[in-house]
Amino acid sequence: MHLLPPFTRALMRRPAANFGEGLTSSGHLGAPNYALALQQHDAYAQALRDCGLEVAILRPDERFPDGHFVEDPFVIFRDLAFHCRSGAPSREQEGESLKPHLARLRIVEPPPDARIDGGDVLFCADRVLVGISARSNRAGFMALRAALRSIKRDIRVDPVPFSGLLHLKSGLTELAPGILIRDPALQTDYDLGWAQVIDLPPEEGYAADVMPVNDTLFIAANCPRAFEAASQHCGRVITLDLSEFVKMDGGLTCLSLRY
Ligand code: CIR
Repeated sequence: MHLLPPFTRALMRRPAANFGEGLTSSGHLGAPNYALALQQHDAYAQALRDCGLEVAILRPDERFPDGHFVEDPFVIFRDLAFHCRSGAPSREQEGESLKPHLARLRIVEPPPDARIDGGDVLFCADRVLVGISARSNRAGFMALRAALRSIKRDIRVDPVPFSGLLHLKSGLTELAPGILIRDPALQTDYDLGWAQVIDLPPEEGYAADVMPVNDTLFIAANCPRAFEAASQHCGRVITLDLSEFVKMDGGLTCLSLRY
């Protein structure tokens, strides 16, 4: 059985018109196109609805140009919503704006020195991996582990120091129980010997951020090797083109909180 129960809801935020002012290390890809980003965001929301999820979409909030990357400010596990505090100062307050919309969950606040982005937290079938990165520190890892253990005492939560990419899930996710898919740009000494690892060719690295939604797997469009692997291991595969979010370092999982 998977650690995460089936999802019934998703929370998203529509990108603000100034979303091109968000943080990015991908300036070489050019400025994002707002109209196209909205179309891609709509298609993503619709695909989640097609999987039976109730999707709430919050209004754009120009105070936070990265605010539509709603995966980063919270980690949700069963009825618990762990409020992350990003290691990126411009994103620290995003969680406050989401809190009222997660009121049905039990919100847990981290200690002041804890820093974590939800993009660094990967729930696998039998364990949770927490990337230690420029955004997420050991205090954040320990606070999250304690919160998860308050719900499931024996849950396995491993720290994964890595480099090469923004978030752990930018380069490593679970395609199917025990099968990981990886961008070779991700470097880590963490022992992945417990899993089968599928390495993508560098030009498809972006597709390493796959998103399982119940019996469906969402993957990035135009990545044939990733599509082949997904089709081999998953019953239903949906591809999404997120070209405008790639320009802002956004992965596929980051545009929604699923719970
Ligand atoms: C940032 O640098 O924080 C945003 N521009 C991108 C965040 C993407 N988050 C994610 O993939 N989980």
